[in-house]
Amino acid sequence: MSLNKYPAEPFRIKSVETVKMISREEREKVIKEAGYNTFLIKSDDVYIDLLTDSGTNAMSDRQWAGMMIGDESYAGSINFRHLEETVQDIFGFKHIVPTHQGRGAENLLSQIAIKQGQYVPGNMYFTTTRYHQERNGGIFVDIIRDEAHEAWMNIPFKGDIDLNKLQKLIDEKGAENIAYVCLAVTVNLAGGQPVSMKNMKEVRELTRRHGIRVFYDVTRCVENAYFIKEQEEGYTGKTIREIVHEMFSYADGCTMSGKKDCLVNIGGFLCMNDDDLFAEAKELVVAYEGMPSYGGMAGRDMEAMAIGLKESLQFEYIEHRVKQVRYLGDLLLKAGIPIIEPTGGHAIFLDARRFCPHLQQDRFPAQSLAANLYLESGVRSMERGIVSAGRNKYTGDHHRPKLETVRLTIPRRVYTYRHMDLVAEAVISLYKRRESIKGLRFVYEPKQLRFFTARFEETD
Ligand code: PLI
Repeated sequence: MSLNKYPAEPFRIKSVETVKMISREEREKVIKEAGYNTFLIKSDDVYIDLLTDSGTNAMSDRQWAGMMIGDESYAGSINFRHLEETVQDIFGFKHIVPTHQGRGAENLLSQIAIKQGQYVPGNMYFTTTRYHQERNGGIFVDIIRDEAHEAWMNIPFKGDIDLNKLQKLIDEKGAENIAYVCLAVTVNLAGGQPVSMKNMKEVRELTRRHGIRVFYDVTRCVENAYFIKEQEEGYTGKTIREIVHEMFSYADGCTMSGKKDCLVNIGGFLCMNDDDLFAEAKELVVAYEGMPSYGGMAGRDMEAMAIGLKESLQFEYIEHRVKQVRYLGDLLLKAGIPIIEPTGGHAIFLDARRFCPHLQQDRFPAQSLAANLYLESGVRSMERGIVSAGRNKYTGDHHRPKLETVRLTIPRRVYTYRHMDLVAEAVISLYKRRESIKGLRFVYEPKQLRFFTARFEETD
């Protein structure tokens, strides 16, 4: 085994938070009361919390120090200027509009860049992203390569856009009917799969020929850059910073949820090069978020974000991050557990179709698997399948994604390898009694983004 197959934590721990495990009887009560929805469990009833990597990051001592120099002026905060310079320098975009989190940026972009009835092609959907696109009259079209929908297929850069699908859409609908291409790096719901630099370049060339804009969802861009450095020819010798900078040179702008790769607990932003679009975004941000110099964040949050973004580019940090996730994936694969392969940047995705082959998708196998994992071990995970996908806005039927998964999402700088061992043991033990996992049915189904607050009961 090479020395850095699973590198040790590149930090030492200065402040700790106690976790505790409640009894199985208590967990049984908790999951029933939560309507079999892990989003509705109280955090102090959770032992290891792998619900999400969003806003769950541990900040560094330097970020906490930065919080103390928060400038909470209503306008013109010094911390915004620090954040703005940092983002301009690293990402290379001309303008930045701060927002309270990623979906705030998605809301603004969708309002200013989509006209009623226009298509928004993207490399697989994300829940809030598609919600805002559709809410503003857009029609989402999935143009990710086919392989991304196959959990078992272990090939690099499964997040790539299929250029033939994009070309076909342009030919059929006309370039003027495409609002922009939305390219996510990495692709969350495909398993945290990266996009290659080659693909980004090709998407740029194709869209330039047709005068179509490209906006990236850069929520996990540093993780994407690590995969490029590790696996794409010609990038081994480049720094993560250089790779990120090159990635964004092929885009017109981006949305960012700072709660992931900016290593903070709250915040986001929207970037663009176009001056007119920036003027529109600035007019809207005051209505939805706040002044263009804070956009829903406190000064201290912006300072922590500027520092966090720089820290995330350090090779030791991102190498450990990606490899800790891979460690958990390797443990599960060794035990024969079906997961999305290859392991992505932020999470392990259990393949509920192969884990619970006795359950039809309409019985919400991944939702039930997540509930049962909590019951088994106190480990909280999240459904990423038919429940998350919601219903077709026009037909009212369920979207039925091929990937029916449970996401074990690893917060950044929070858990150790030993925690990963415990999670693997819990999943393996549940796998042994997998036939006992029952299906579910809705007892409450919200109209929008239903997975957050839906309630279920078990079926026979
Ligand atoms: O949670 P927000 O509003 O800061 O960001 C929305 C968002 C946008 N794009 C992508 C790829 C995301 O993963 C994302 C949020 N993700 C969450 C909350 C998650 O648990 O994955």
